[in-house]
Amino acid sequence: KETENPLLGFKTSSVLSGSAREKNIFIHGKLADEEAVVIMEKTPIREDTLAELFRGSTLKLEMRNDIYSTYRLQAPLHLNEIKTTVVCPATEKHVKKYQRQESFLVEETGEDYESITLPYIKQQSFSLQWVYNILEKKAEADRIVYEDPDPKLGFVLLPDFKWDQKQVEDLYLIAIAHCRDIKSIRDLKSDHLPLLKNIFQKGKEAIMLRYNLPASKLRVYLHYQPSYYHLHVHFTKLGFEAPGCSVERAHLLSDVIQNLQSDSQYYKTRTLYFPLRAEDGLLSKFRELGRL
Ligand code: M7G
Repeated sequence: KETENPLLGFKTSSVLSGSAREKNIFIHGKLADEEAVVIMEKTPIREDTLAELFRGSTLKLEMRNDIYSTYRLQAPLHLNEIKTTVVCPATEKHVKKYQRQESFLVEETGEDYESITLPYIKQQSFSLQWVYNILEKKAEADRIVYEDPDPKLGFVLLPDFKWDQKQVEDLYLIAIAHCRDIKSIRDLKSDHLPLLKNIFQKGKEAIMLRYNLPASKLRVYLHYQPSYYHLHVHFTKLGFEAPGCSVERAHLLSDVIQNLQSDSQYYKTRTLYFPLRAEDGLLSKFRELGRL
């Protein structure tokens, strides 16, 4: 889908973060009069395009030394794309989300959740409009990989917007539950086991059918804390270091299921550990209460 270029009027205020190794950059700026965050990322070189890259490119020799030579390769335009995400209007919270910041590990008891975290997230979390748009087919409907429409057990499986779907090496899908009353794993009880098992089973089957990837190649997990407080499950390819798949944030769905099977109150009562970034308002709450 060709569209007009919304970045023509973009005015950069600052670079929030970026990585030479990951070949991405997160930029804060203004689009017209609105705050915006732009994320740009060079995409992986695909094996199925190699022949075209070799044949269709121009090469400039940089240096030659003995058996070694380096070149700058000018690839055909369509193989030289930059994946770009625009968030506009962006809130202060979006700007902070993409800013490079130091992290601190927080210890949250069941009581801390009720008295500190829950009041905070009720006041201060990202809008779920994009989630409801997906569930109601108002956005991304053509991207849905699988849907179980059941209001209690059902979910929508679709590509995460971090994945360009060009290669399965970095496969990343999310399953979004139809039911709207589960904010995070903290709300999960054994009553939710049929929902979780349904997402796990049907999600794996759909990925096998569409992408030919067996369950043994998948990392299926939930985040705590998530950014968006509506139950969703991440499906990423094993071996791909997806952002946010670290031990301090990811909870394997199979462990979550087992824990609820042995104790319905597991996620209500357990102490959970997670990283918060220096400028996260929730971190200040834990600090104020002397919990850090
Ligand atoms: P999370 O654990 O709540 O937050 O996961 P995180 O972003 O800190 O990991 C939400 C997931 O939904 C992330 O993997 C996002 O990349 C993805 N996501 C966020 N938005 C706003 C969209 C969207 O509009 N469309 C799609 N397809 N995925 C999104």
